[in-house]
Amino acid sequence: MGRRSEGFPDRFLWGSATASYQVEGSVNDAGRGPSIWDTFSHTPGKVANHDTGDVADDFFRRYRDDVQLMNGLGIQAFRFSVAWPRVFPTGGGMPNPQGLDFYLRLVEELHAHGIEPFCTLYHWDMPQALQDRGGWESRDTAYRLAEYAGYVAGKLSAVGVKHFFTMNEIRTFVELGYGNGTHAPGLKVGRKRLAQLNHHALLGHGLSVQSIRAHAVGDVQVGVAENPIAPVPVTPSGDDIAAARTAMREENASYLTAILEGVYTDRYLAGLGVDAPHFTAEEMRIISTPLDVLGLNFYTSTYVRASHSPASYETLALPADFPHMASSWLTVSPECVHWGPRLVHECWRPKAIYITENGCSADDGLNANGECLDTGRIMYLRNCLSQLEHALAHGAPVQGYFVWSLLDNFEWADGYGKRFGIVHVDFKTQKRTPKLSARFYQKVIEGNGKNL
Ligand code: PNW
Repeated sequence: MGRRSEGFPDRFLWGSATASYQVEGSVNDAGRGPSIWDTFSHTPGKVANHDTGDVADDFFRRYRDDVQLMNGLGIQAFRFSVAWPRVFPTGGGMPNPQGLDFYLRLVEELHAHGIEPFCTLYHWDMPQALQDRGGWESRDTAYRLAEYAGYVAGKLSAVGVKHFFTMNEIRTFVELGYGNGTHAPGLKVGRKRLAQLNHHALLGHGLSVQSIRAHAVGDVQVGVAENPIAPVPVTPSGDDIAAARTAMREENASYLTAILEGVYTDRYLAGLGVDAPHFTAEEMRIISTPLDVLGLNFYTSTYVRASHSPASYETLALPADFPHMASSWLTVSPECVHWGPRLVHECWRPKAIYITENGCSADDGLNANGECLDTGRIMYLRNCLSQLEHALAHGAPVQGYFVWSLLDNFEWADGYGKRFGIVHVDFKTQKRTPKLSARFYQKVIEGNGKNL
């Protein structure tokens, strides 16, 4: 008997996600301090078209309308991030009450519409003052993050926020921020320093989990939102599936594997040799503090097969004509949402998983009737959600899904040139126009995914 999908569980949560610097704007308002993304985006040549997050979606001022928009689409949960430099303008010291107040008002508005808030503490907008002291290259930054995370979680849990993610995509800010320099702070530090600052970031995560629990009021669920490489077994043979499982651990060795197992794999350490990070057993214990939930962001897959090499798996190069969406890195490989959560479940048995991001860029414009008919995105989302059903059928405890993103927004180094929203934003007028994919998502939510 083949396994048959039971579809989405009754209490499955359907959400949308954003991040502070990508949507808020108002970068000089209410006492906010500068972040590394203000510095980076104002440095000529770093971001496409000289775009900055100075205004973005003006969400800081328009959040009420946007919550109403979500409500109209039937969206049940909203993942947002807190801008660290709004709450601690220089990274530490005295909190800025006006900064926190914005998030208190946002949460109140979400609750008034029955939308469940999911809070990410660090989605890359580090206070510039901390970067000036070394950023993640300084071990002290891990402790500053934990203080900030504990403070915010204490305040937001007191008004009913129950889900907290310490960080978003450690892999991305480490590898793009300090490895190839395409994201803030725009450094290329070399592999020894990279491995060490990666370790500091993990430590910041672990310390923050503990600090959030220590300060939270009532029961809260704490986790991390990470983007593991999702290795798809290129054929469904037992050997290729076993290879994909090995690849899941090894390809994510300094991120999810370290967090969920409390070790760096032998292969990771051997590969770095003398460049391996300095770490202690106590630090690994902190890094692997047990989590209540795991957030997983998936956009793409890799394809692997078993091999007789010592690695035991081989990652296949993609042919030049492999299809992709508007961002060249965003290959159309919806299997990531099947094999990603499934292999994570098989490797580490997390208690609960949320897909904290999934979505795609598309060249979205408005037609003569003022509509955005983004059939490419609908194709992408429908296929991903169908693949997610397979993960559920194989027992992965996925409790919710957040589409990236609610709104077109500041897409980091691509500026406003790449649109990921299910709602179109005219950046000149700030006019919001739900795309056809928003209508698609609304209907999927109404049918709890049984109508895909
Ligand atoms: C994620 N890459 O970032 C982030 O969590 C979001 O803030 C972002 O808007 C979204 O995915 C879409 O890009 C990534 O180049 C940015 O491989 C770039 C890459 C991966 C993830």
